[in-house]
Amino acid sequence: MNKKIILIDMDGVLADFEGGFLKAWKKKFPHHPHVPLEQRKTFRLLENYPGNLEKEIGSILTAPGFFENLSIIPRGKEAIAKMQALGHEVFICTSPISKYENCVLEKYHWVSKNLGYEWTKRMIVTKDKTLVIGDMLIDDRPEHLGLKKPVWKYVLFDAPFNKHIKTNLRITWKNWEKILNL
Ligand code: BVP
Ligand code: MG
Repeated sequence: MNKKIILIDMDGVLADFEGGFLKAWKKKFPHHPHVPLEQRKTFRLLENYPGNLEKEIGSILTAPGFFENLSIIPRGKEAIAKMQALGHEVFICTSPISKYENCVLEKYHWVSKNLGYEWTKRMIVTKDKTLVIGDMLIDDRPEHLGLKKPVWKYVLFDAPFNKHIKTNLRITWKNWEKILNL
């Protein structure tokens, strides 16, 4: 078989970043407007919320425990285990927020708790995924800008805010096996 290096995004693909944000937002700022996930038009929260709420958004993302306590996206763990079992090399490729203090350590804790400690050895933490070598990147971000032209094939993980992207490589954890044919 053709052994592939498969890069898997974390937020929005394995960890429910958007759901976690919305839950924390509604709890902390019940009097501010919120945008249900189905109505999200773009990837960046700031573009979906009124501009004057930047500080409030930041306060949710930097709060201790936010990244560590995100729920796991159903079937993701099983999917990456299956890819490994098929003989592929799977890595978790994730971008931290710039205020890294809680985020980076908590991402490792999240992976250890939700996927198992061994997966922490397969984490690639970078702001620029175009610098990472792999056969494919599975990610929910509509586009990836970075220093290089990516060497990986881009597999879009379906999300409300990336519906406008035209691709025949759009997956969920329900249909990935049929579409990727690994
Ligand atoms: O650390 C996460 C959340 C953060 O960007 C990273 C996305 O990582 P990948 O899934 O692409 O690896 N993030 C931050 C903001 C900032 C708001 Br202020 C946002 O709107 N969306 C978002 O995902
Ligand atoms: Mg993501």
